[in-house]
Amino acid sequence: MKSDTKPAVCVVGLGYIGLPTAAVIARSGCKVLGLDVSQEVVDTINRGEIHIEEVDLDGLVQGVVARGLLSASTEVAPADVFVIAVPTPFEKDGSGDHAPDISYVLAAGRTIAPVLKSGDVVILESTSPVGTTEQLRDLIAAIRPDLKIPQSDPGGLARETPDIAIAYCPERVLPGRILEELTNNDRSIGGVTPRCARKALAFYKRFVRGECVTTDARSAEMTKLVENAYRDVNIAFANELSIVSDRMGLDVWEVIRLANRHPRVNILSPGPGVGGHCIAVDPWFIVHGAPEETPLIRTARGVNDRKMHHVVAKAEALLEAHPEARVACLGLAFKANIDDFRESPARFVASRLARKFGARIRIVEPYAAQLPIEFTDTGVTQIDIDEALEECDILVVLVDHDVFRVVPLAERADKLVYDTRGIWPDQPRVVREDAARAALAV
Ligand code: SAJ
Repeated sequence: MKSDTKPAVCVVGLGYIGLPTAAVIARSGCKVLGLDVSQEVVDTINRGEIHIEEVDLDGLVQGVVARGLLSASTEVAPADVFVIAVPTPFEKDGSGDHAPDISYVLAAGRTIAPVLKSGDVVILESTSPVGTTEQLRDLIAAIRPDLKIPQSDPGGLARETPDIAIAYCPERVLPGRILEELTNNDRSIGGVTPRCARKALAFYKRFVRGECVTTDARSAEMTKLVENAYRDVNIAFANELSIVSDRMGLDVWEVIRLANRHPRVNILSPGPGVGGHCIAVDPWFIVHGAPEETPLIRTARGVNDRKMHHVVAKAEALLEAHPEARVACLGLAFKANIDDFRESPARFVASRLARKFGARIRIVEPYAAQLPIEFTDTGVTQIDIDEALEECDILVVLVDHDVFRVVPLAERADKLVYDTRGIWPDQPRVVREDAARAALAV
């Protein structure tokens, strides 16, 4: 790859991270081939359309495909830079110890290895347990003995300049703000060797405006896991406070608001649990790597998972205490203002209530065209927020969508509200206490 010419790039995996990444790289003028195992995904992108929802992504993909900068395929082709953005789920062995499954990363390595040539840069972006980038390196070395592969041990095998560079560079973008954060966030770039890090750095500088900081691959892998574990532990603290406050008859939002006036205290927001594909998953990669040394991270996961069940129990008690009341659950998404329903605690709570109370329950979710499959045959109906305010007596707030947040007090003052997100601090206090009393009665 000559520094004066734009590298040809191959992005492996066209999901929530891979597709926006491919599009942003293409926008910088590089020719990008996106690789995916799904023919349907490939066809969609080649039509200039997208298969996922993300703010402004449709227009960007349409533009770069139309300009011939982005195309998709199921077949690999030679490139100068390879970016791997495939999933790293848990192993499905049923042992329940949340072992990370890096088979998709290794499969991506097997796919690209045959087309690698001297001068190429291979970058892993998938959230990965510590040591994965070195495993990827070893796999490529085994498949391509003809290439000089970078070694982390400087006194080891390859003192000569390696043929290829291998690095780890995690994404840290927030769903709903992916395009903006892909460009503006700082990046940690971990090379298998310092030279590898420098090669990857030169690539990211083409489209990242945030600061790019180089390190070694293992530190960069751990950094990504630590960021999400940090957030999980802090949300667990807030969720534990909310349960304690229920028990003591206190308004947790009031307590947090007051505590956060301290200049060095910043407590996060309680909610119905932690959803999404990152924060509830990544901490386990650390726990799995060091089970004896991670009691805090493991406990935080448990606290956040138990919060979902606490919310279900409290809502059930509320509904049983008011058998005639019509109930609206507000929100199914895993967080505010997005249409992503995977691993959503709101969806979990609403579906449990739907199964138990059937036609008494209505769902308001402006981001869903229809209800997810588990609501079929429950008798539950989907209505909009105006209908909920007209028809329902109890509102269970599960997601802090802006459209819910802006409902004025006058339109909900007579409702019994269980607000798991604290969006209506002015809701009459008596309603909150009623909910808490009902829960304590179980
Ligand atoms: N949540 C709370 N209370 C809070 C904050 C969040 O209950 O105070 C809940 C949300 O409702 C949601 C879950 O936590 O259910 C996760 O939401 P989030 O907005 O904290 O994070 P994600 O999963 O959308 O994205 C995270 C981000 N990581 C951090 O903020 C440290 C993002 O930057 C990462 O790129 C992403 O994980 C990822 O891909 O790893």
